[in-house]
Amino acid sequence: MTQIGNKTLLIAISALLTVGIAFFGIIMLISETNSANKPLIYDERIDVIAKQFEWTFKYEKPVQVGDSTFYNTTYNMYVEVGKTYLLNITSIDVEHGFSVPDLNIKVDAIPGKYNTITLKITEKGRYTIKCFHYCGFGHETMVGEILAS
Ligand SMILES: [Cu+2]
Repeated sequence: MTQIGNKTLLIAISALLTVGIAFFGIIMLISETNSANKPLIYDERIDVIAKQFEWTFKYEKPVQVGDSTFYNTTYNMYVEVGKTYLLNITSIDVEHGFSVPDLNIKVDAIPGKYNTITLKITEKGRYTIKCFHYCGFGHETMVGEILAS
């Protein structure tokens, strides 16, 4: 092949690669934008509010615990197996961390901000909640449970 032929081939390959990478980038950008805008689908919402040194759960629909009905509970969160919940996690004082090790959940609870996840428990049981940010003297007492029935 001639010198000019090699050069043309090289330019053609470079142009093809550049267009290919740009195309791939655009596809990635579009798919990311779509997933960010996708609404979260859930059955009920629970606001998870952290403060030194307790967790409060505010339910969109009241929960029945024994003979009592609650809109809010502290330390323990009550959920139904198979339902999908939207958890809005925040703090009203310092930074905390909402973690449920057995469910692989670890979300920052930050004052003035809501971090959102969905939760669906498929097995009845009790799941320990812990704070994973050191939030002051008493941090280690900031525990609770998710009771799924
Ligand atoms: Cu804490």
